[in-house]
Amino acid sequence: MASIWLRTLKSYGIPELSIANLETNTGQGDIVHKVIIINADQQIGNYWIRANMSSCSIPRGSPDTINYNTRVFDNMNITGILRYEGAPETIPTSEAYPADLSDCTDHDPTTLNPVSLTPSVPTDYAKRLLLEISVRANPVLVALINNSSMVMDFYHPSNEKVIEGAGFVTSDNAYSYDVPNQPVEIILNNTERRTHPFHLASEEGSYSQPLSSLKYDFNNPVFRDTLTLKEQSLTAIRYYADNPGVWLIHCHIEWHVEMGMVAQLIESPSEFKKLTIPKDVLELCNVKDEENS
Ligand SMILES: [Cu+2]
Repeated sequence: MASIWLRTLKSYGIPELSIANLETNTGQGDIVHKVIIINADQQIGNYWIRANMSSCSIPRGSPDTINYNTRVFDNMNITGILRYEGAPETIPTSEAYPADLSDCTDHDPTTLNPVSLTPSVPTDYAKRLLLEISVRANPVLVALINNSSMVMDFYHPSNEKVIEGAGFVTSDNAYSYDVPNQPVEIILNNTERRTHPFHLASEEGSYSQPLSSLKYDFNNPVFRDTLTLKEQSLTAIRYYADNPGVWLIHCHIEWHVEMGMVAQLIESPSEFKKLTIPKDVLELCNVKDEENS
């Protein structure tokens, strides 16, 4: 079994790791964009490269789901051949490295601690938001953040609302904070019995490990752009509000987005209001109006 080295993006300052398997959850670009180096130190020959999908995310036990009786489980062992130079063109016989694929999780986040962070981890916050994640089954299945399912308003985009000073409605799931360049903390309370890979657009977050009692790690916290929220757990995220605008925080499973598991963060609106909407963006609004007329 050749060892695999995971070299992370240098700007994150995370050292190389030696791994045998790499687990990624949906949308975890920070992992899949990393460079994987394979130490070709084995005998010249042919070796399987394997990719498996965890069965945890595919409910098929109920006729109510589109995956009912799916055959996808029958062929989840996706393979390629790593052929050393000089090896014969034969099918490999290498065995799979044991891997536990029973739960929806990702690579142990505690191994992704950066060596150093610039700026350093905020030890306090100027604004804290609490976001409680849940689902409601009746009358239809929807996902909720603080009891509200996000519904996108395509005809009055949030950027426009902020610049015009227009208000938001409950289903916008909009949370505003006006503390430019100061630290913000978000507590994600996943009340669900499922995991959700949560992503914060625009900001490079300093994520602590999910801890039931919210014990903070200020020395060297996990640094991710998409973090798996464990089932029924609390997770604290801290970052500096240095990017005025409207940004989404959401589950990275696309149909959970469709179910409404999204909030909008209105960052530093006092700064953002000073911006002018570019002409080509405004022209898109005219196209919309012509279509409606
Ligand atoms: Cu989700």
